[in-house]
Amino acid sequence: MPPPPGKYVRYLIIAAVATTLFLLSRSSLPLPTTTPVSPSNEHSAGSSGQSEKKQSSSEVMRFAATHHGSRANATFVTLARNTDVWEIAQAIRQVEDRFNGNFHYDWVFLNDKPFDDNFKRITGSLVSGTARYGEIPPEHWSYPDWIDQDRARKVREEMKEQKIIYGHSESYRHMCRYESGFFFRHPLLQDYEYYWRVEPGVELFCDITYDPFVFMKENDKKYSFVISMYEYERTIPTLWDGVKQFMNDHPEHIVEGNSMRFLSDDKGKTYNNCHFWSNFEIGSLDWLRSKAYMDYFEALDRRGGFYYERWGDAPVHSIAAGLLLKKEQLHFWDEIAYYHTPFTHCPPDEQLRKDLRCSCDPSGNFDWNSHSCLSRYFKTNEVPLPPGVEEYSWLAIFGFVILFANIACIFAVAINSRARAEVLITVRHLYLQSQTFWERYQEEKREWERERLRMTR
Ligand SMILES: Nc1nc2c(ncn2[C@@H]2O[C@H](COP(=O)(O)OP(=O)(O)OP(=O)(O)O)[C@@H](O)[C@H]2O)c(=O)[nH]1
Ligand SMILES: [Mg+2]
Repeated sequence: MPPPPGKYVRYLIIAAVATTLFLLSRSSLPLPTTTPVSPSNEHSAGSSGQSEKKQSSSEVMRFAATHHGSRANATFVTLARNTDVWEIAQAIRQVEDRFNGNFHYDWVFLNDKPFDDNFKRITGSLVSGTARYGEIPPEHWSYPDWIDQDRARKVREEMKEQKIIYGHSESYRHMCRYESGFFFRHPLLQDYEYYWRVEPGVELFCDITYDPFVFMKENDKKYSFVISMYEYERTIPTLWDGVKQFMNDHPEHIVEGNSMRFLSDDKGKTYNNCHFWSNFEIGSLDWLRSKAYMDYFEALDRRGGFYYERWGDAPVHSIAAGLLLKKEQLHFWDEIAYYHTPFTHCPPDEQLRKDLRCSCDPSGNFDWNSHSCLSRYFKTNEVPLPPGVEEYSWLAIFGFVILFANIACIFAVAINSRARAEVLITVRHLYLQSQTFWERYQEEKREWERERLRMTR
């Protein structure tokens, strides 16, 4: 007769439960119910967390109340193919209904091929400002002469085998390089000061009753975002080496009071892969055209990582915003509810959602998901996290403690031969019992089948 499940097996079971609790608690952090503080408002806020949140929830709205009628020199910008026409039509309609129908900013469309009449007719009829269509000069959408195209092709083949997203794609690499270093130099954008990037298929869920461009200008903001997350490391293995080289060669461009803490957990030795998701951006074209940014882009471009790896424009823009700008010049838009597959930003504050007639489900908000970098952004700006959001929830701490206690027990079992034997006997006993249960179940099932057949005859 085998022994009953021994105390050692209990440790193993508790360890498994603790691990599950820990993982569950990390993947579903509690949803905050208040609007987080905006970093730019932090210093004027009081010392209690609650009063800070109240002030911040209306920062952009207070701005809206006091800035009627002023306009910025700004445009929407979309890079698209002719085949993207219906997806961009959907996105334009949302931007127009939620914002631009009242403001009539222009819209610049860029393509590496000529736009066809169909694309121009459909998009042109939706934009309430002037729609402009530009072709990208071939030298901005092709290999620079220092790139070894054979090496680039081999990398694409390897990444295809490794199933790295877009790793096989040549056009995706041209696109990322173009968005990183060229779009703001297109002649159609020369006369504008600010841009708002819109991609095909994106959605907006709240009214935008204020003018984000004017907000950017009045507050000296240069780069803004809605969603932030971690980059897929295998697409950028040497990007940070390039950044470190640039910091070494051009210390004059690295500003005091930057957001290095958002990008690195060890004061710049390594990159933590956090970036602002660049399919939504409102930013300063003048900043992108500045010597600092151009030196940065050229330093990276020379290393060939857009083609020898698969550097995305999101980490490239984000690292620049993090190092070449003061942290106060960055902005997080809590009020802009936004979707790009597969993530949503939906403001947690119910009052704000009512005020802005939002249609998004706050339980789908990505901000406090463990893949989001927003909590790092808040910490960088010394902004308290909303209640209920901590790096490690109580459940996770509990899970950790039990986990470590159990690892110690498992270790004790492993080095004790008698305990090992007991665990093996008990596991075998459990296995045999489960087999008996299974056989009994099969027999019952067969009996039930036989009975059913008898009844139907
Ligand atoms: N003209 C042109 N535009 C492109 C090309 N590839 C991508 N784009 C545009 O570049 C932007 C980014 O491309 P996406 O395919 O959306 O890339 P992504 O956002 O990383 O990936 P998804 O998750 O698939 O949206 C979009 O505005 C596309 O329309 C291309 O070959 N030519
Ligand atoms: Mg996209």
